[in-house]
Amino acid sequence: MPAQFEDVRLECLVGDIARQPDIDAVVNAANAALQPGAGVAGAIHRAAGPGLEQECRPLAPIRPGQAVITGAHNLPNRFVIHCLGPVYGVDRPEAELLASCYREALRLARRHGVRSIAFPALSTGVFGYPFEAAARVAIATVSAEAAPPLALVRFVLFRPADRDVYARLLGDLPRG
Ligand code: AR6
Repeated sequence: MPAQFEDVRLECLVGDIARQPDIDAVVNAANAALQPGAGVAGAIHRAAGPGLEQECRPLAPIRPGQAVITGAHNLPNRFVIHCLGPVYGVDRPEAELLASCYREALRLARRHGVRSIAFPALSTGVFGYPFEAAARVAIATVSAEAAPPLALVRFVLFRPADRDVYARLLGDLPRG
């Protein structure tokens, strides 16, 4: 379900964030230490190989709401943008910190001339953020901030039910 907003296409699909070969930059749902973990971080580090962990080491630790950019190593992309989402109920205010992740990721993307970026649903796994509330923050922030030369924002969701939430919310956006 694509939505066109200010010349940037927003789309959502079911998939693995580590298998998006047509995308310039993939976003990692990182931990503060920028080390391999479970979920998205595990998939990205496994696919990227140990060079990613090495490149990450001097950039850590990062704060909730912060993003940093690295190369993609063995991933089929140009960059990985690592975001530390808020732990729900712990890092407050959650919505502002989550919005900051998306905003900071897009800022780094713009600075590096990225034309396409793929986001997982930051904070909605191990970090416990209720899915639809997190999706609303993600879509509102990306709709407000994404601008050319970025041409495509892809939300990569793990389960069909999660994709359906995004599809419904993207369908409600005003068309640009
Ligand atoms: N591709 C796309 N989405 C995925 C994938 C994948 N390969 N794997 C899981 N998801 P999480 P967080 C979905 O836990 O909540 C890690 O251990 C998943 O269903 O990866 O920000 C880190 O090291 C969920 O909807 O990220 C951190 O310590 C969403 O991606 C911590 O977990 C995010 O799940 C980060 O927690």
